[in-house]
Amino acid sequence: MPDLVSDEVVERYRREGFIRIPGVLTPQEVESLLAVSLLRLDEAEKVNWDRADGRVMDWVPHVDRVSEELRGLALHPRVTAVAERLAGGPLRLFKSELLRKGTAGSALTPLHADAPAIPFAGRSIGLTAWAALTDVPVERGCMSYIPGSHLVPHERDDSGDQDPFRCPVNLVWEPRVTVPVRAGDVTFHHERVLHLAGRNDTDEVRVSLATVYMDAEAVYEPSDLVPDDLGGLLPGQPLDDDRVFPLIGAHS
Ligand code: AKG
Repeated sequence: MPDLVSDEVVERYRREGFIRIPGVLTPQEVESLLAVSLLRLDEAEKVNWDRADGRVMDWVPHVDRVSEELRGLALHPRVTAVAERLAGGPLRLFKSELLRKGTAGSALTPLHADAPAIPFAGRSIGLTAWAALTDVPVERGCMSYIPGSHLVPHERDDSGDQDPFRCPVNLVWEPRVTVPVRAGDVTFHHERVLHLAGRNDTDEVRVSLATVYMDAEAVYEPSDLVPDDLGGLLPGQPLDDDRVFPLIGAHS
């Protein structure tokens, strides 16, 4: 397998908290995974994320548990090898979601970091692989990131406002980097990096698979921001059931 990640890429990821790796999936892989995904998105039960200005996205939760093909993408050797190299330590699959941002009229994905909404605690090396199954130019709602925001505190003002989608006051004026992607590219972002995505203003849906990998030693830590759909785990319980949270990459 060709090495998709040089030392320089790893260093950039660690400094900025995100990276785009072009052409991780072949055109044939993209074609068949997109066909499977569109069928799933039509047929499966989905979660809708609606805000005042429209629908941000809908998605099939835990799609790796119901689709062999998409589990194959979540555990794809090229994707997991990159994830583990960027993280710098052993990882497990935490969850994989099949995302769709609808056509014109969708809302933007508000700025946030993932860590407060993912119910695990461990070394802060968790990351998301966001595999584009359609081209995502700026006008189809690609992601933007605040480089380096994973390395600094996220300061709240003292108004008591706990809105997780409000930009931390110390980062409001930091530059944001917008990253359009081609189908088959995969972006990786650190669990603490702040990111958002634009609206889809085109007449084609945006389809992607977002897979979260966690420190292999992570333990369950409930989050106030998301309902518990893991089924009765106790706080502090290791997430080490290999059938549900398999080790990935070199450690699988
Ligand atoms: C994530 O994967 O962490 C996201 O926030 C995805 C946002 C999007 O796909 O618009």
